[in-house]
Amino acid sequence: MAGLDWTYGVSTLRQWESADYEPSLPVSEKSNPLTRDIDQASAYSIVKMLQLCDSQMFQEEAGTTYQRLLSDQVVKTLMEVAKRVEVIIKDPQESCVVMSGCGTSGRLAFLISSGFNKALSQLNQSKVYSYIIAGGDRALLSSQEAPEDDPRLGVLSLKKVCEGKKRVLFIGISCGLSAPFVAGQLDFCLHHPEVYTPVLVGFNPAHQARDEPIQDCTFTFHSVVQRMQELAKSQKAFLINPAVGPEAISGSSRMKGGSATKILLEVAFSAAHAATFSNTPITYNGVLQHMKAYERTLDVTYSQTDGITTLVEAAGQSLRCSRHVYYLGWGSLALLGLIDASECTPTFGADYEDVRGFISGGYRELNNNDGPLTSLGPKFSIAHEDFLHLILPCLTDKDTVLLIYTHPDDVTEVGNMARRVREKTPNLHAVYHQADGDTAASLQQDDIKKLCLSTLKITWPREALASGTLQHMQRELSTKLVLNAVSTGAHVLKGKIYQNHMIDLQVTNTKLYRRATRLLQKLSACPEENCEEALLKAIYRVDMLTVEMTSSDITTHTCFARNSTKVVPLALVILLTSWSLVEAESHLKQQPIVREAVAQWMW
Ligand code: F1P
Repeated sequence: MAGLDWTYGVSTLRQWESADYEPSLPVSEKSNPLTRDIDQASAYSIVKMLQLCDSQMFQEEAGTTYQRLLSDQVVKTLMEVAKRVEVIIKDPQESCVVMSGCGTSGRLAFLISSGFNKALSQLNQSKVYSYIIAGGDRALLSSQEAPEDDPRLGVLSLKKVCEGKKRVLFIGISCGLSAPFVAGQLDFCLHHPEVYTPVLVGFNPAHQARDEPIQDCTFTFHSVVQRMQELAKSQKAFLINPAVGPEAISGSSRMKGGSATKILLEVAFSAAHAATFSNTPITYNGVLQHMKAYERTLDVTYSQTDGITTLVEAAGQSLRCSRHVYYLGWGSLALLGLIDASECTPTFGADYEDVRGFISGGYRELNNNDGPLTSLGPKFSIAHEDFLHLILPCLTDKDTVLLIYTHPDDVTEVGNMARRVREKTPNLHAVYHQADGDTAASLQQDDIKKLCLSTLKITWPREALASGTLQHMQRELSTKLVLNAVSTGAHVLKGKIYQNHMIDLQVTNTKLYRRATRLLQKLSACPEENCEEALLKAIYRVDMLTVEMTSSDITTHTCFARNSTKVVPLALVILLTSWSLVEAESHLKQQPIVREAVAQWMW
């Protein structure tokens, strides 16, 4: 891959694989050596670091420690899963494929099921794909971290989706092999093998699956994985868990975890569709080549480093002066905008207004299970009309607006929108995809270009393998990479990250509570006990913890934490200074950039 020698040697790229690199942490929680200084980097360097991190997804397997995306076993398992999907597509009345996950994993389950159901409808076939997201449809657009801890809720939603079905391929997605919601569903499948075949998608080796007890359950994620490993030998269960390397921002599985989920499932489903509808047998080479087409997606996307850098700078500037970033998208590319925007709240402690997505056609285009969610509150207004009514009147040149579309499909509408936005602000940018050789002059496209401060054109080579559908899925991945870079880079520039850790994370479920405690230990060098005590003081906003507080379980703490802000920064200041809570709070008020507020004690 071009650019690999940028600043870093190959050894840094593979450093995370060494047995003594952060040995107590699973891959998905390790900090990436490539991004240790991302908090001090320029927009250009941030994009280059993200490129290197993403390139780790496709590194070849070295030794036996970690399976990788292109490993023999992964390709073979994908073939088997594809064969099961093929059987289901041929029997849509009695069977179905269900994908389920929490947060990003559930959002991708939605995106992928929508795309493949659409493909079936176009062939006049019945839909077979369903999605489940912890917290229900509202979690598609907002942060709902607590239901992730509830295995019973997982089982209930699975039973509901599968009512009346005789054969179910259940795909549980948990990037960190950690979500109790998914563990509960997999456990249920294991108890009902006559109907359910469980598949687990995640990005840690099996022995790193979370082994923490789950309330009122006899199993842990780890014990479920062990049972699945046993059944995998006779192909009664499947594990797809290659390592893709640590995330650029530690634990931010929306990035590589999400991208790899999309790649793996789309490869399996595409192979099944090709086998069913175009008599193309499911072969090892076919699956492998398809995966490699996604590797080229990374190259095509990151060949536009300068264009992405411009967007990161613009978005960073908007966030730095407390203004906003708006993604206005068309088709499924818009969905990636909605997803990226919704993730900024839990990942960066952002307000929902900081980065917002809008989709042409609103809920009609989204076509989610529960239909329009507008009544749930202002953050659920997602149509372009909503943008025009609610946002446009107050838009200033400090806000960044990003148009996301495909040429020539959407240009007429894009042109109209561009003109409306341009009347309010020149800070308008475009990201669009176009097929190579598609040079048909388009006056409208020229107009859009003139109206925009920058345009990022992503041109797709016409490959033999690249059918229309594959091209479309590659464009989606490419859009995901660009938007992840924009929102991550902008928040880094805003000072939300310390080294490569998000300090201001929300502590709204067990995984995040543990992550917060670990982070406090790392940054303060204090013992775990003191860190947890400081965390609780910050959650409950007290200087002295009561017995009731210290004896409550983590679920109680995380419920309470939903209404507290700046929990981890506050705990950190308390640990580093021994100040009272009020003093620490007032210090953070004076210096809202958390990295700067704590830096003086940490250098
Ligand atoms: C699920 C998830 C992430 C989200 C946050 C909390 O993780 O909701 O998508 O970004 O980190 O957890 P996983 O079960 O896929 O590991």
